[in-house]
Amino acid sequence: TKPNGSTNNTPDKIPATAHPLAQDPTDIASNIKYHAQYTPHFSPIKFEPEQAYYAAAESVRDRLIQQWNETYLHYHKVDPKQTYYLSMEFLQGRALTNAIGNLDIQDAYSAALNKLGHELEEITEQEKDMALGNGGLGRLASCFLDSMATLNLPAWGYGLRYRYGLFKQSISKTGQEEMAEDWLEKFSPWEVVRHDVVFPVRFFGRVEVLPTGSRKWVDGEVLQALAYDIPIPGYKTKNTNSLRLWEAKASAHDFNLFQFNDGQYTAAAELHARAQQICAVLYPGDATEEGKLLRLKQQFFLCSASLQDIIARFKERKEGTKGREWSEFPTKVAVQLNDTHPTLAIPELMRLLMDEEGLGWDEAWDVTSRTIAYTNHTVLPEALEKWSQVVMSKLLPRHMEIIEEIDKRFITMIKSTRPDLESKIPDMRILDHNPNKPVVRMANLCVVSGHTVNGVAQLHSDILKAELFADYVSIWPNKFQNKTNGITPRRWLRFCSPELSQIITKWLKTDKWVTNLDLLVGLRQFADNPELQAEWDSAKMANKQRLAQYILKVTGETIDPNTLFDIQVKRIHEYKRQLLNILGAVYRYKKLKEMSPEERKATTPRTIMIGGKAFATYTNAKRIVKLVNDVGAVVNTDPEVNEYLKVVFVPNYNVSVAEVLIPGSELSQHISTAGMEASGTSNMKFALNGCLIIGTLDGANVEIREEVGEENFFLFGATADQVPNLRKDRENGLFKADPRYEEAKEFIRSNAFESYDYNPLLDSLEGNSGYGRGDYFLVGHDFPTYIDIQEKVDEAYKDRKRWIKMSILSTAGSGKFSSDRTISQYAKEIWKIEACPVP
Ligand code: B1H
Repeated sequence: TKPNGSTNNTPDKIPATAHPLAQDPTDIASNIKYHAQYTPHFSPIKFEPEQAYYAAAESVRDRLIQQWNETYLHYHKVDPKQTYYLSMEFLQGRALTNAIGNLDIQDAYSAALNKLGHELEEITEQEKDMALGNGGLGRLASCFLDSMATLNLPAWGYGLRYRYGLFKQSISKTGQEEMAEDWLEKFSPWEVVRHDVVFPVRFFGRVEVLPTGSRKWVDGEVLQALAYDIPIPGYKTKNTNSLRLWEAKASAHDFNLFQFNDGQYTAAAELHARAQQICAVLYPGDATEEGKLLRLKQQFFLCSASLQDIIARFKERKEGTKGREWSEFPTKVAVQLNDTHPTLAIPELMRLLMDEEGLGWDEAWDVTSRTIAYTNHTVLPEALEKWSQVVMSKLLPRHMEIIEEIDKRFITMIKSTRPDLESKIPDMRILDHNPNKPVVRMANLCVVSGHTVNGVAQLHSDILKAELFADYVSIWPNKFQNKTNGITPRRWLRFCSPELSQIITKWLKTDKWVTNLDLLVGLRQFADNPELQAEWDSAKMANKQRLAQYILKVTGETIDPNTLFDIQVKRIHEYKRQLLNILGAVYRYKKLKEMSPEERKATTPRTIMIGGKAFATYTNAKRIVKLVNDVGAVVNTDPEVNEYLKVVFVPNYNVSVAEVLIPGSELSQHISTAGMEASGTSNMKFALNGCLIIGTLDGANVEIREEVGEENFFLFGATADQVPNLRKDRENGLFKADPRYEEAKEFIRSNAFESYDYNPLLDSLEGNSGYGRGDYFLVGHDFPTYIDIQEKVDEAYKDRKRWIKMSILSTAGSGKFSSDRTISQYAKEIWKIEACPVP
């Protein structure tokens, strides 16, 4: 406590006064102090970093709310066509640095916090990541939101407010351990609960046929969806959009007071408990039937609440513009489905239009199909959603009827207009009547019902057209598009690497690249300039040092910033081939062991960092995590070798960890089996940060290589069109293993790293091909070219000038991968929406 009895140990000369729109540091400091004192969340004594974070965040929120309300009113008045991005995942990460940066008030906030005895950098570290997503698909949704706001587009996100987001990963002797990540442990200063925005969402029940012949879904159980809004500020613009997240609630009359007073506490609150389950976790394990049902409930909850809200807004804005017809709905509303997870938006919109609004089938179908578009993010068979017809009929009886009708009409259409496709109907139709397990094929439902289908990189979109959706292309040749993914240059360069950003701005003589990333090509002309090279080198070095400190803090491992920093961070999956990386590391280790001390000195020292989470029930992925850790434990403590090689597993990879790793990277690995990674987006973040890529011709790697130049990309491995034949060769016993590959595997099998039994993992690389065995992912085929190209990497790194030039050219060639470009294309070519800037 202060001697004068002040209730808050901030400097007394700063008054605690509300200044929601303060510009200068003194007023901002007053506003922060105001929040600490008058909207308190802690006891009135401490003002440590944690308290300072919450107070600072609330002061930033004040300012956001002002322009957020203005944006809402402006859209309401102008009534532009608006996009709604429906996604089961949003991987927002932290909000404070981003908000301050987008509002362009970093310096004032930094000074204000200094006045209060704090450092902005330390305060921002207090924030928990909002990790309501798994990986690339969720982070893409968040980058899109940033670009939508920055481009002044009327576009909102809709998602679920999971109580626990993606699990927290820790590493123990047995490998990965998962813990619930409590992002709402205290509270989130970024969400605003809208007590007036509540919609009923029904489950189960039955379909009643009314005397008029129309149908109505009745009975079952009804939960309430309550809206929580997160402000999405654009960069240096007033437009502030919303991310609306639904929470499931039961209402008071579902609480059985009689039972409760009778001591039956659990029974009394049964529906409340079921409501809580819906938003409890991001991805409930779906190994059990209960898990599957819960996931389906989540999906429907998102779709139903969002569409009711969208329809309510359409009607609200319609007031005054008398006579607007339902047929105008698609001229005011665009709905984008982020993969098939929100597919139920299709039958739900049909139901709401027909059963609630009284439209006929044809009219409802016309509105629905002109409103909805679908993005596909994967061709992996196990990720293509198929829901049991039995489960669906029970949980959503009316929707099942509607889906059956869509299916029936689709088949009739084929038979009458395209008799040549009749034999393809079993594959193309929505319902799969496999007698063992009849299912609904969600991707087919999206393709048949949506007006546009897009892939997320050129190669991926080509594969969709040539393979997965080939039969549909002949019916609707114009339905299929490509929208190559992108990333926001604000979070992924401007804010996470201020040093490099400053250099770029200095040499381009403008900071306009932050919203016009194509301007980065202007760096090409200076790529050989020794002055730029020196500055570039020192900025990268500063980022590497920051990364090394971080690694020391979280792993206890000391890494040397003078070694080549080689990083692979992404979800652990066999198709992403972390196993290829670690086999390469093992081979490198073995060769180093065989060398004389002089020979070792001539090598390029490397620090290999691998990070990522394995899905809790994915056994081989968890074995890979353990293997990386076990290899690191041996290599890093081997005094003969550890000057030249370290292998570090980076625990708990998430958005804010990425913000430290990516700026400090020099080489990053994007080495999936060709044809399997739809796009990848971290590859774009790394390239943008001047990091060179070692990779296969897969996903967006293809386009990155085109843009940065093939001499600045370390390419290896089979191409997508070779993969099927290579798998066949394998089956026919035609695969000849490279001796170096056998050597690396044998070394692991010989218990060189741990007595843990790695044979089951390594066995997946042996035998005949088949999914999950017989080296389906072609590690063996690609290993030799991988090792060869790694030698080229080592050579290139020895030539500092050449390396830095390549690094500059990598950044210079990354302009295409701004999510501003991606979103502009969606807006123009799919959504047909226009900017609606707030004056
Ligand atoms: C991507 C997913 C995904 N594709 C199922 N598919 C999920 C599938 O919870 N589930 O059941 C969750 C996510 N995620 C990724 O999308 C691709 O693998 C990346 O290549 C791509 O860059 C990213 C964004 O388009």
